[in-house]
Amino acid sequence: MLGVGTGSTVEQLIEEIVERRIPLAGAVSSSDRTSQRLAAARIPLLDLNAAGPLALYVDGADEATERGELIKGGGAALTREKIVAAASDRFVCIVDDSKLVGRLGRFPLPVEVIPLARSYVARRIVELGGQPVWREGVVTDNGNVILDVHHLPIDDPAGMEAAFDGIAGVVTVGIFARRGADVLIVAGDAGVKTIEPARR
Ligand code: DER
Repeated sequence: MLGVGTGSTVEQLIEEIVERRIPLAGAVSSSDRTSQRLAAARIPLLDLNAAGPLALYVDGADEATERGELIKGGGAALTREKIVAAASDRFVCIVDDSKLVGRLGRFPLPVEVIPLARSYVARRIVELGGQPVWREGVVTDNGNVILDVHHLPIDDPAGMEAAFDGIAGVVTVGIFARRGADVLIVAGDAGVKTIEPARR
C-alpha cells in the first residue's frame, strides 16, 4: 500500500506507474489534487483510516538537507502530507539538487493556520524571528489558511518544528524533521544519487 504526496514530482511518478503498468492495489492520497490524479490513473483510492500502517510514502519537497529534514507545503498540502508520512514505515523523498541545502529556511516556510488565529499566529511567528506573509486567496483542503514565513533561520529543525506546534491555532508547520525522509533521491545534471540519512 502506497502513500502518495502532492506536487509535480509525484504527478510524474503517477504517470510512470501508468506507463509502466505497475500494479497497485491502492493508494492513500495526501490532497484533493493528488486524489484527482490517482482517480484519472484508475488507481484505487484508500482512506487512511481503513488502510492501516502504510509500507511506503513517496513525495517531493521544497527544500531538503542531507539529514533528511525537509520544508514542504509549497502546494498547501502539508497537513495531510505530514499525516500520511507519519503513518508510513518508510518515507522516500524525490528532489532535484537545486533543493538540497545545508540549512533549511531559504524557501519561505509554509504554516497551515486556523483562519480565526491568523493574526495571532503571525505575531507569535514574528517573536520567533520570522516574517509571515499571508498566502491570500489560498484555502487548504482542510479549510484553513497558509502563512509563508520568510527569513527564518532554522538551525534546529526539530526544535523549530516543536516551537510552531506549540502555538495555538497552528495546524501544521512545513518543517518535516521529527519525521523526515528515510531516503532522499536527488536528481542532478551528473545523474541521480540516493542518500539515506543516518541520523535515526
Ligand atoms: O507542497 C508540497 O509539500 C509539495 O510536496 C512540494 O514539497 C513538492 O512539490 P513539487 O514536486 O511540485 O516540487
